[in-house]
Amino acid sequence: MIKRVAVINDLSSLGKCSLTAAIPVLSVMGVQPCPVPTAILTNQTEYDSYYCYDFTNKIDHYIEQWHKQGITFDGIYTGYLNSAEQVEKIIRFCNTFRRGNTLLIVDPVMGDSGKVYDMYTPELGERMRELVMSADVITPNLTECCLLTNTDYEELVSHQNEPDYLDRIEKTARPLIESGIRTVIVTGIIHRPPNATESRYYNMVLAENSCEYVSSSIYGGSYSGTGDLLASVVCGGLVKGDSPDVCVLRAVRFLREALIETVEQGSDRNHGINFEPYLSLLLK
Ligand code: PXL
Repeated sequence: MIKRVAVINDLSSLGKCSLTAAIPVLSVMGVQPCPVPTAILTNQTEYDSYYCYDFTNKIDHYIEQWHKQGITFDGIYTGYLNSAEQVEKIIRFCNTFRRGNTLLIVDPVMGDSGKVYDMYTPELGERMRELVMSADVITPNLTECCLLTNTDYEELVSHQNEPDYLDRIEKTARPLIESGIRTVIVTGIIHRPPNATESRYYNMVLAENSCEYVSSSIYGGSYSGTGDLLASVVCGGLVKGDSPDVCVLRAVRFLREALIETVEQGSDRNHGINFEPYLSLLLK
């Protein structure tokens, strides 16, 4: 049977993030994405302007219709949630559809590079923490990891090039594991290892008895949708039974190829990554 995932994320027409990243990635990986739009936007919110139509009051229809029809999911994968009230509805969605074998993957989208996104409020942060605590796997970037653990981001990154930086991040993220999340994948860590001349990106894959890293060169800095593509590749692999470290390695290899071309073309980072020609790398 084909694996089926409820993908709870926004539909931004420009920016190649959220659903426009998740749907093609899951499809090419042989997994059926069932989108639950959290908002419909002309473009993602990092552009100078955008129009956003909130979908909070439509979520109950998805719960009711799908529940009535007995629909089940192998995975529930959440991303950009537009308000504290909406996070509560998504928690209800999860409570309705989660069975023993349903994997809950939460990408706690709240900010990047030490800044929160426009939709962020402390109330949304509180509700997001509640959702995160019930997840099997979460994929925060370093900014979101700090928000989830009440850590001072600026203070943490002031140690960026010290030899124990990755250990500091592990100590920051470990309480999330201790509170019951099986795997925490912290993305977008920038660190220059001892004796190296250049900084690299690190993704930390943390579990109860392990802490592994998948690192890559930095190609052109941060592009819209990078975290969404990574989380989507991880989601596709996990529901098919791959281990988290294998999933992250696959995602990093895919992003590497796509980023090299994107940087060469010099396109605006708000437009996202030219990943489409590289989707074949994710075929079984
Ligand atoms: O990629 C994260 C993301 C998702 N959805 C929307 C966004 C962003 C980041 O800016 O604006 C609407």
